[in-house]
Amino acid sequence: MKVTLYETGTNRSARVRWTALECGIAYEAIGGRDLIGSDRLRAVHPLAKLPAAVIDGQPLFESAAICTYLADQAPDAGLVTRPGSWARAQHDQWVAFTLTEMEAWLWNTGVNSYVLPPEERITAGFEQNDMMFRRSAAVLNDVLADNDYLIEGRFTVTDIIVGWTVNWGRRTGNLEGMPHLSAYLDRLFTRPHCQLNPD
Ligand SMILES: N[C@@H](CCC(=O)N[C@@H](CS)C(=O)NCC(=O)O)C(=O)O
Repeated sequence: MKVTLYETGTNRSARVRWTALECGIAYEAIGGRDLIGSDRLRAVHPLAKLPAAVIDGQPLFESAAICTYLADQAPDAGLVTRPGSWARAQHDQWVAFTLTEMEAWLWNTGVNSYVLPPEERITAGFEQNDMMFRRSAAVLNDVLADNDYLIEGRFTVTDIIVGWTVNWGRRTGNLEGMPHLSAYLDRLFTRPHCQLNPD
């Protein structure tokens, strides 16, 4: 398998880099923040966003899709169970929950803080975004009270995808009162290949 990853730094690119490292999959990295919005990246990702991948000549975008595909290609790494299994359904559940019920709220604040030009920003929803993020994060906090990881009690690609968002919550001051999420992040940070931003 020939893998090229368009990735840079600790943004969502970190998910795909971390997954490739955990899987032992060799890849060519194309980086640099000036990739975002460029024609070169648009040839791979229609919105010219990071991360994106070209795998055996075919473009793939959306960090969770890239991570799950890479994990599927490296069964010996044991990072994801087979499609159709209950554990895979749980993976899909937590990925969808994370991206729609948690990350989307933080992203709305992000888009209106540093992505859109100032004249297009709407800042009225920031407090509500934090509230909605925390409401969903509390669900994960409860689950992780009795589980070290989300799937089958062991580290999987699900934790890479979800952990990135939980870490964004930490960095925006949204994990207060959720000790099990903080402990979860501490566990993820101990992994040698962890690519989460520790600051
Ligand atoms: N849902 C996408 C989000 C991709 C995304 O928004 N990436 C950011 C960097 S983390 C980006 O390229 N932002 C530039 C922009 O939105 O214009 C994914 O998970 O891959």
